[in-house]
Amino acid sequence: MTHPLDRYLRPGMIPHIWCPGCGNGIILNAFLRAVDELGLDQDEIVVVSGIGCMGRVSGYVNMDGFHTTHGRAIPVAIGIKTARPELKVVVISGDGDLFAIGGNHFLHAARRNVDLLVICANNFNYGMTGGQMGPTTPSKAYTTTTPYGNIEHPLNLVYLAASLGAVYIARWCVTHPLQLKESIKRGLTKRGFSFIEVVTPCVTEYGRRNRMGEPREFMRRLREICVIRRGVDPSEAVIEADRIICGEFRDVDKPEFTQLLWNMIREVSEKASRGEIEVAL
Ligand SMILES: Cc1ncc(C[n+]2csc(CCOP(=O)(O)OP(=O)(O)O)c2C)c(N)n1
Ligand code: SF4
Ligand SMILES: [Mg+2]
Repeated sequence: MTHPLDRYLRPGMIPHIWCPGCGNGIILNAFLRAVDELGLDQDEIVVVSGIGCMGRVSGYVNMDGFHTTHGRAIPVAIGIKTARPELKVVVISGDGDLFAIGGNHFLHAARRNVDLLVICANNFNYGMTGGQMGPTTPSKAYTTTTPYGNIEHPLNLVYLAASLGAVYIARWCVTHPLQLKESIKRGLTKRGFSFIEVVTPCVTEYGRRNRMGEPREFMRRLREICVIRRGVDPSEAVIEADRIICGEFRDVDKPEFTQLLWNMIREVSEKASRGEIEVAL
């Protein structure tokens, strides 16, 4: 028996490593359905990820991909997009990978408006390495490295992406699979730096330490606190223990980095071939 999405997965890599009740599979499912419904050629998509539970995704999808070192998914994705601007380059990775060790890359890719879709699985901790605190861990939350409660203030990824100028910004929870799929479709068709944050349960590490209950209970809690709102300014897209505002926060257009770069390269080489300028080699 085959599943309609089987052709998008590498059979040799399944079964996956994700714990029962983990939300990562819902994110992968939404991504594959989005690709399928748009009728995109899977040979024209590159999936890049860093290290972490969510980072395993680049090995699971039957598309070209890079499983980069921890935190370096975005620079590798920028390299691919710059060399082959016709490809759709999608970064799918964890909150720690993208915003702790890799935070600086996110900042400059968004600022430059590189045509990438970045999907961040935000499970509020480093799942793969045993549940350490990271930059999205809520204040007071318990992790292996905050056994008395987190004393830091977490990043608001939506507000951050907005301040950096991302052209498309959304936040969903895995309890919104249809909205997530539609949003990924939008991100895949946008030209520019698109960012989708997905709140997802890490049942084994974060959930256990913060008494979120068994997976179904954790999911029920998320469904209660993750509310969809329209027309909310990114500065008001709060992400708090008892309320997480989800929805689309920005959808605008502006000149894209690789297009500007290639236009400049063409212009300069034409001028150089006419002898109008000298190009230093
Ligand atoms: C340079 C480097 N530092 C640290 C690690 C250890 N490490 C592996 S995954 C990870 C964090 C993963 O957290 P996240 O990106 O949130 O992904 P999740 O597992 O939660 O999906 C860390 C610190 C590493 N592999 N390489
Ligand atoms: S450790 Fe957490 S994030 Fe990793 S697979 Fe298990 S539930 Fe998912
Ligand atoms: Mg994580």
